[in-house]
Amino acid sequence: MLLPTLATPTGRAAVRFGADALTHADLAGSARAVAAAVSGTTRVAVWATPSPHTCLAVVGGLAAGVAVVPINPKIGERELAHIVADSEPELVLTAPGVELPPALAALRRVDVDPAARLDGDLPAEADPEAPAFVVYTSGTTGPPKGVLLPRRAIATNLDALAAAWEWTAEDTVVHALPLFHVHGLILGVLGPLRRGGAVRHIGRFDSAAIGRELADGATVVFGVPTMYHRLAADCEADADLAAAIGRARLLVSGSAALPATDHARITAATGQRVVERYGMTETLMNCSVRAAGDRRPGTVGLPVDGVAVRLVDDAGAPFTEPGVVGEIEVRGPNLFLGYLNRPDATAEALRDGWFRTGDMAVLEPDGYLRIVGRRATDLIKSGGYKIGAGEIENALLEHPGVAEVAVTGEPDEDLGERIVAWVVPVDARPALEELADHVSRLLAPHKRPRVVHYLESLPRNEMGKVTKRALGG
Ligand code: MLC
Ligand code: AMP
Repeated sequence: MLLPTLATPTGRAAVRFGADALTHADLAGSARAVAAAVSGTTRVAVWATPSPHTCLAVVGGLAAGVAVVPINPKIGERELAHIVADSEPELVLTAPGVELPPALAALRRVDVDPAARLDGDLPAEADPEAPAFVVYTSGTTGPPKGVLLPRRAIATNLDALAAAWEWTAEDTVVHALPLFHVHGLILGVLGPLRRGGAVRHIGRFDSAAIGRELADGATVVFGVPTMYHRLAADCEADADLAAAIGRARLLVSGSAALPATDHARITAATGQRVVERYGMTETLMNCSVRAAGDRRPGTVGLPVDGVAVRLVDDAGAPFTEPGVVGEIEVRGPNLFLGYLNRPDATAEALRDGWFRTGDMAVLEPDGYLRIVGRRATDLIKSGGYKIGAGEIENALLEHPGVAEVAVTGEPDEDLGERIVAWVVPVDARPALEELADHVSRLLAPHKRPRVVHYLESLPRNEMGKVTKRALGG
């Protein structure tokens, strides 16, 4: 069963958002009500604000055995239109009172009422191979692809993480991650619920709020490197905060590389050594440093239970020699079912049952994996979000002031990478703010360019292809 807590709920805390708290028993009663409301459908959208309503919508959907499509509540119109057309949700679950954008407002709407509870039998547990989620993730070109995640991948991966992190019902996870991606939703909400433990979501990232929750019983922190970068600075400036962070059982970082300097700053200020894990939407978590293991900065540890990880050379041949760079391939019960409506992309991503991650790494002599880069220069990781250069270029080309454009990522201390737009203007130079608003409105605010450079022409090779390396990208 994916969420055993629904069948045998306790009166213990399950989820908390500010003053709004639900026990496992509350959750089980509400999930039955949501499950009844969505019964008979196969795919539903969830307007994934950081709220108890989102948790209830997701848990109710999973209880009913339907696939959930979590939607970024800041999503722009172009990206939303694509997701709705591609995933064809039969209805949308939301908190009451929310004004939905037109593409979702056109669907049947179910308002989640946390006070509405049902007793009685749960719906029959869905097949482990049934899709639990369609999570949208960017590629190098074109619009984002819908990743079909089966229930089996979630259950096995959360159990593997529990083993790696000694994660139990006694743990309370605190975080501020968005609830429309794997990190915040699957690890950060379903993880605690599957364990019978608790999650406290603090809304938006704030070091002091993390410190307060740790002082008040939370035990584990989840975050992306940008959050740990900010936490490091705040701990250096505030000894009480550093002491509170120092009391955590575990600080876990993922979704992008945590620079060695930030590891060192956090350890110096708090005495904590951050545990890094490595995952992907398509594979969930592949590797992690163990809670009881050697927390070596710059590494993502060993494969988690049940997951096979290998490096291959440019010809696709696996090798085990330490110190040699290869592409990471992954196999196991953690893998997705495929991309929705994209058999071509699914076939391209798999080689003899192994998922080709596009991430480059070396093995250390004891098998620890050290990630050193990414195969595609057209993928940007900013704030832990994966963003395709192509989708931003397409959006910017729709701006009347842009004749030609290339998008790159450049190093950024806070965000890891920041999005840079290299623009050949039609005439007058469109201002950064205007281009940022344009991309935010069409795609999402986190995809907006942070820097713009104006050029008379883009550097191209003999084939006419833009040579991004000549731009520094
Ligand atoms: C600014 N804003 C704008 C805007 N300019 N909105 C519209 N138009 C504009 N032109 C708004 C933003 O929406 C935001 O609002 C606020 O201004 C600040 O914007 P920001 O500077 O972009 O946000 P910031 O606070 O700096 O975000 C940093 C962050 C965020 C770390 C909090 O990047 C984040 O939450 N990252 C998590 C990504 C994640 O979960 N990745 C996991 C993927 S799964 P507001 O209201 O929001 O503040 C995966 C697999 C794995 O990778 O291994 O885990
Ligand atoms: P996403 O497609 O949003 O799920 O992002 C997955 C990508 O995030 C991976 O392919 C990696 O490039 C990156 N990633 C996740 N965790 C780590 C980590 N600990 N270190 C380096 N990169 C990471």
